[in-house]
Amino acid sequence: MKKMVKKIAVTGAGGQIAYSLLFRICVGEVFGKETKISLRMLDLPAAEGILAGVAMELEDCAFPLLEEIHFGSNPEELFEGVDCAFLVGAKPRGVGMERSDLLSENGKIFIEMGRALNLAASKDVKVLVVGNPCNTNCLICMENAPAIPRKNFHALMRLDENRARGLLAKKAGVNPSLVKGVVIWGNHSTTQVPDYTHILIGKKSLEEVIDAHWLQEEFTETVQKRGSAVIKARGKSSAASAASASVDAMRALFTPTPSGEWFTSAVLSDDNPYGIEKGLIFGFPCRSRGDGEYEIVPNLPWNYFISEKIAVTQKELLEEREMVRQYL
Ligand code: NAX
Repeated sequence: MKKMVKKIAVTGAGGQIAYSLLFRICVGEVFGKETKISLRMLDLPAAEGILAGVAMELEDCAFPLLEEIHFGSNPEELFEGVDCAFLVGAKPRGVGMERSDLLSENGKIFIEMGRALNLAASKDVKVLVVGNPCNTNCLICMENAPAIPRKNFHALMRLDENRARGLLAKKAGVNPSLVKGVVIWGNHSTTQVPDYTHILIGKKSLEEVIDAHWLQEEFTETVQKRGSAVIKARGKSSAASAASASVDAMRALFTPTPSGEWFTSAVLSDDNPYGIEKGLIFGFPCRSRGDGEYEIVPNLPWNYFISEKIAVTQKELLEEREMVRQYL
């Protein structure tokens, strides 16, 4: 039987997240062991030497699924016919840079990515924006790619979900696979809302296993600030965990979500069942039939603590949208 080939693009391919992500993709962790891969690696012209080195290492792994590797700095060329795009490339926040400066600098990158995807990619392409500030970058990208369905754009909030799951598993002394029902609402920033109110550990509710005071006070803040804690400890931002979450996030769209479960993705808020304003890329509980599409899971009630925090994260996303209005 002839194996299917998927064209997969990764931007920022010379950077630290990509250095984990590319190898996980090529071993077959996103589309499984029956799907061959045509890999497209994009970075800035100055990084082409690094890309050449990464390509050599990928060849040296002799991955059976990796059919071909293309790399370079021209997004239109590299996005030709792509089925799936991981948009990791972005500028890091420099010293003295305000959030608005970062939004403006990276916003320009995502205009270019959106336009190139619009012209060159498969009209069914699934896009995962990782580069920060990822929700608003994703919005810019989507608005600059009118030929691609708006539902095909996601921003990475799976890392926040995985961080929450890992933390709770450690606290409860159980395997992370037993922690179900985590959702992170809103923005991938310190205003994100890690919602512990629907979580089950095994068959028990979370509050039967973990003290409620710890959940409200420590859990929320630890998840919100985990990115900075990693930077402080490692001297560099999260990379392998971000790559792992990117694999999980894309694979979730192509795997049927088990009954009664969901995964977090930041997606377009139009028509959401929670009354969040339209036109935002917002973290929601989602489920998929495994065909690349998703729906937002409705009817998860919010208590007062959660709804207050959701108002704050929504406000931040509305402010970010105002700051980049000229790019939309
Ligand atoms: P690195 O600085 O290691 O790599 C970024 C790469 O992007 C560099 O090779 C750079 O040359 C390239 N690049 C810059 N502009 C580009 C453009 N216009 N086209 C193509 N490539 C371009 O950063 P890394 O640690 O890999 O992080 C990448 C992005 O992920 C950052 O914006 C970071 O903030 C973000 N993250 C997002 C996370 C999430 O959960 N959403 C978590 C991890 C990470 O913080």
